[in-house]
Amino acid sequence: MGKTLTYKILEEHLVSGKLEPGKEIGVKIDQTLTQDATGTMAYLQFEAMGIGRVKTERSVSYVDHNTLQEGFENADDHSYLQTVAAKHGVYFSRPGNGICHQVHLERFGKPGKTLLGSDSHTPTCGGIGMIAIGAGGIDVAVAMGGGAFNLIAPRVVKVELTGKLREWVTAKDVILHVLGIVSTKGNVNNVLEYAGEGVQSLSVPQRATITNMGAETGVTTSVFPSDGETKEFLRAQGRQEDWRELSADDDAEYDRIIKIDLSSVEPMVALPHSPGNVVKVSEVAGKKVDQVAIGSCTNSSLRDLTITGKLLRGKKVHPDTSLVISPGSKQVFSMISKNGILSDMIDSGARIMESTCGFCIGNGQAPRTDAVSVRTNNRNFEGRSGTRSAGIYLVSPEIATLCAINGKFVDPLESGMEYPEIELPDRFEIDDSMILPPPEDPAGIEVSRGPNIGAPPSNAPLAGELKGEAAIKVGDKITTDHIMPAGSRLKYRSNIKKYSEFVFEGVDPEFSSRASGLRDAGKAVFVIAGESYGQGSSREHAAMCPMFLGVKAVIARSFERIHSANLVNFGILPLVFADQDDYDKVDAGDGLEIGNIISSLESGKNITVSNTTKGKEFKVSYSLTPRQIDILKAGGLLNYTRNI
Ligand code: MIC
Ligand code: SF4
Repeated sequence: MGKTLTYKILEEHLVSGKLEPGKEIGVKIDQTLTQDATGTMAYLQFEAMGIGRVKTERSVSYVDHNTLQEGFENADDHSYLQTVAAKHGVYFSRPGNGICHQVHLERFGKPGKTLLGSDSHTPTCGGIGMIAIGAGGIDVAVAMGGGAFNLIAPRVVKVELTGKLREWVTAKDVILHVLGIVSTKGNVNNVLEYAGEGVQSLSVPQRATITNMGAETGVTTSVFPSDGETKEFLRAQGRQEDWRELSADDDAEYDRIIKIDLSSVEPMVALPHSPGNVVKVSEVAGKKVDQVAIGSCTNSSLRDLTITGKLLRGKKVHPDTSLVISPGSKQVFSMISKNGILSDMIDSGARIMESTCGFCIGNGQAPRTDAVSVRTNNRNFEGRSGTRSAGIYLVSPEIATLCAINGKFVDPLESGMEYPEIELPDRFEIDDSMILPPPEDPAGIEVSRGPNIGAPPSNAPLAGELKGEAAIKVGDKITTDHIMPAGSRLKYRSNIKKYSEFVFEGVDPEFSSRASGLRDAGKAVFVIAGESYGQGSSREHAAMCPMFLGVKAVIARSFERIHSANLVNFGILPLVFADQDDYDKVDAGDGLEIGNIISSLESGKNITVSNTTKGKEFKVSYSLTPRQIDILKAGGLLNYTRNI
């Protein structure tokens, strides 16, 4: 039987386990990436492991999430990241050089290699034929030290593309269309593998938009073959030698096949507050728009911004609408500044931002109360923009630009505007001066640690019994933005004690003080949750800060992959209601007790939880590998790594 592309690459990197869907495997990681918001903790944990120099082929530390430098905290982080990178053999991409995924695709990604990144949109490099996976910072730290990355061997879903996209229909619409089919839940441990004759009509940046936002479906990753287009892209980036042809075998067998005729895809929009909430743009035509934001790791390539600039040429932004544009990388920014596109944008009244995540993570550009904000990024969770009452609508750069010009949604096919012709250059402008390679000899490098850099919190080994309280009960689809807000709180990412004050801030502002009160009284803190708990970001702070507050177990109807792995990495039990109806029988404030935890985990049996307030018992199950059980027993991955 032929092989899928996913399994071909995994097989080349397999270091442990059996490559069969559902089985735990360990794979060698060739490249890693971190960004500033998750990076400080990743490198602090790397340092705590005492490894020395990184053992990967290439590790890169990016600064792109928080560059506003309001106060010293941010600058402390940057300076720690720069010096720790130099000390340990990591390349450092300076603030202003661009968003990690865009820059990695341009300058470092290599077909057939594995990439592990402490950011959930790491699969962007799947657009160039890599197996690129998002994980918690500590998993990336282990990989930098040469350790394998452990994952569940995925089921592979083929997305078979035929035909060609019509004018005004883009890669963003393809991934929104896919989200409309597979939704944002139920896809854990799947990979979306793109194939079919339609693939060749998509350029690498378009493919990267699709693999990037595949993260919103909850899959392990998404991947495209590496073909002539990939070769062309790498050649234009001056990296032709990095190319290698890769595709699935013709007779490869898949677990599921989704067929998409590109010529039938329509311009789409994801309505508030979930990326899976997709409808056709024509259904919202006429809706007034207050703000438009173009950029982010999903849609800020040279192709995307060239289209944007061409559409804006000679036009003005509507007086009731604000337009901000953030180029994805210095390469893109510099090129549009030289080919006139930037002037088109400025002349139209657009506000130009740095090449960073910015608005996407709610770091500035919070819209007005009740706003309709149209954005080209990948997440529209409630409150993520910084304005709780605002609704975020996710679209392509084309649709976003039409909204900015018209002050409302317009069906592009009815807009009367001509679709611009664009031609991408044969060669991108290559200037890696903002990427600092590590010195050969790191002797003499002092790692800079300002007062914002705190040690990672420690945890005790798992206790045999837990007695405590359900400190909070939340519903379905709780995202990591609900658990651990970013935006204006980002500057505390390196200061766990302070950041922990904001756990569940927008859901229940009293949670942090209640939980720490229980912790200080020697009680275990439990979180009760619905389906798909922990959607979204890879931020391990959504596990690390709850751990700091004394959370010992989350009992949910189901979990998302990266978050449940992060819980284990920080010694928190991810438990699932064996009978889903039992969710309704626990209330916040109920006393909960679990006995014989370790022996239950070791025997693989369901665990019994006693609700002492209601005088009832219920069962919980778990999906943990033997290695994860050992990590939990040790009190987390840091303790576990130190013990072995
Ligand atoms: C995001 O898009 O939510 C982030 C911010 O990039 C996160 C990482 C983080 O929280 O630092 C992600 O996607 O993993
Ligand atoms: Fe940055 Fe937004 Fe991309 Fe996350 S999704 S990496 S915040 S641009």
